[in-house]
Amino acid sequence: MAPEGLSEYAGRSGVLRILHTSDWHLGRSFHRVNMLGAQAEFIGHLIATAREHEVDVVVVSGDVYDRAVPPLAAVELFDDALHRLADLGIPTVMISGNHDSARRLGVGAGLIGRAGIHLRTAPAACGEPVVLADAHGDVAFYGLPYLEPALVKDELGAKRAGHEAVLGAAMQRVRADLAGRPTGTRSVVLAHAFVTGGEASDSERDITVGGVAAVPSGVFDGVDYVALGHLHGSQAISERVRYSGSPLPYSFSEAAHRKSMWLVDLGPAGEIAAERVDCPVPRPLARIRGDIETLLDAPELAAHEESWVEATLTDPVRPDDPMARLCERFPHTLSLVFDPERAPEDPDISYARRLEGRTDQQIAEDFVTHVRGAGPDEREQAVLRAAFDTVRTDETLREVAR
Ligand SMILES: [Mn+2]
Repeated sequence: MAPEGLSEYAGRSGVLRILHTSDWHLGRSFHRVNMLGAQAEFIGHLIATAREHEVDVVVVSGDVYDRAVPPLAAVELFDDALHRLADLGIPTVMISGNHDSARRLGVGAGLIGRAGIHLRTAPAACGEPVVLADAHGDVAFYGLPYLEPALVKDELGAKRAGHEAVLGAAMQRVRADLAGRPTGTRSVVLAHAFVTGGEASDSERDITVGGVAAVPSGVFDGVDYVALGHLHGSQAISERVRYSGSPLPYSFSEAAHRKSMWLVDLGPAGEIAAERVDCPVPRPLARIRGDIETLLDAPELAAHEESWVEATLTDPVRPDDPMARLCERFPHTLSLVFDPERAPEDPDISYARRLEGRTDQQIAEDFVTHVRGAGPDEREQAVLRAAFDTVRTDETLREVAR
C-alpha cells in the first residue's frame, strides 16, 4: 500500500504527533446513569484536542462499542465521530476490541478508509499496515484487532491457542512486513490485550482462556510505539508500551483513575515523548463506607454530596430504606453495598459477596470443594477450564456466525 500523505503541517516540529485513546464503550451505562451524553462530550473533547494540539494521527485501540450489537444511539454517536474525524482531515486508525463484533464494526471499512479512517478488524490482515509519511519518512501503523485465541489460532498459524501464542504469531507478521520496508521506517502497533504488569479494574470483561490472559510486553519488541487498549486505567507498561485507559469510568473500582489520552510525539529516529491529556469528568466518583448515621452526618463527606456515590453500609442490621435516606444527602448514590461488621465466618454473608471478584473457574473449583470436601486436582481443573473455554468460544462463534 502506498504511503498516504498527512496534512501539510505533519511532522512540522520534527515529530509525528499521535493521539492515543481506547475503550470508549459507546452505549455502556454506569449503574443507572445513561453515559451517552458524557460519551458525546468526550468525542467533542477528542476532536478539540486533535485540533488544538495539531495531532497528525488518531489511534483508537479497541472497544469502540460496549456490545456486539450496540444500541442505535451509540451507532449514531460513532457515525458522528467518524464524520468529525474525517472532516478534520486527520488520519485515524482503529481496531476492534473484545467487546466489539469485529465483523459488524468492519462493515464499510473499505469505504470509510477512503475518508482516511482505517478500521482494522480482520486478524489475517494484521501484517498489512496503514502507511503514513511525514518529512522524515514512512510510519507503518499495524492494527491488531482483539485476537480470541481459539478462533484465530489456525488462521495465524499459532502453535497453541493462548493469548501469548496468537499475539506472538501476529507480531511475527508485523516484523516480517517491517523487514521488507525501507530502512528507517518507524512503526506503531495497536493491540487490545492484557499485558503483564498492567493493573486491571472491575469493568474489563475477563478474557482468560487456557488459564492465562496476560501477555509479556516483550512480545511487542522492535516496535517504536505500542498503543494498547483493554485495561481501563491509563498506564505505561514501559516508555513505548502504554494503555490510554477508557475516557470514562465504568465501575466504582475506577474511582481513583485520572481519565486521559496519550499525546505521543514520535521523533525521526523513533524517539518517544508522551504527555497525558485529561478527559472531561462528568461527575467525580466516591466510595464511602460506614454505618448509615455516620454517612448521613460526617462533615468530611460533604465533598462527595454531588459525586456519583457507592456507599458501603457497615450496620450490623440492615437499616430501613437506606437508599432513600442516603439520596437525601447524596442524590447521586448509584450503588449500595452491605458489609455488616460481624465475624468473618458468618454464614449470613451474602452469596453475591462471596462470589465478588472471583473468576468462573475459581467459583467452579470452590463448588467442587464445597460438595466433595476436597478441591479439584490438576486434571479436574483442566477439565473445568476446557469447559469454560468451550462455552466462551461457542458464544463468540455464535456471534460471528450471525
Ligand atoms: Mn474495554
